[in-house]
Amino acid sequence: MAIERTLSIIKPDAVGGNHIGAIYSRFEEAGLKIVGAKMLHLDDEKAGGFYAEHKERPFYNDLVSFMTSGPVVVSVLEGENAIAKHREIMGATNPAEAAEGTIRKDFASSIDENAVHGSDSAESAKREIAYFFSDNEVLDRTR
Ligand code: RTP
Ligand code: MG
Repeated sequence: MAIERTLSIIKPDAVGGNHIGAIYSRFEEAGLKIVGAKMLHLDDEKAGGFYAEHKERPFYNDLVSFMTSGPVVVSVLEGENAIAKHREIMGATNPAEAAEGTIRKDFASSIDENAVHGSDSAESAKREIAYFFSDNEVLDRTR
């Protein structure tokens, strides 16, 4: 299995609920290493650009206003099969449909305020990591 990197965002609802450490623990317990991390308060341009693929969707404006409503924690996670593993521990987009023991089941309140983001493919991961991190902000933790 290949070592992959993926982008995680702990969204404003989960940061506001003081769940950063609990969510980081889920990543580490799943064998994912945090190799880049920063806390940011996104503006409309940065959040809107990140979710540009959803620009024509009815929920886009609400999504951007939620993502700019408070600080987020943006991280790069590394590990075997990291992209799919991260999506699995996050759970379904709608927390009402998320499996027991997933991050969204335990920390999200609705489909609009659903605690975390994770890249959905290798292409998305590459683009999303570069959207928030320069090369020297993603660190080598292999030693
Ligand atoms: P994310 O991108 O945030 O990791 O979530 P996802 O892949 O599970 O879901 P995606 O389809 O990419 O949608 C991005 C975010 O938009 C909000 N959403 N609302 N009201 C709705 O029908 C609806 N659908 C999506 C969610 O907050 C979702 O995380
Ligand atoms: Mg998505």
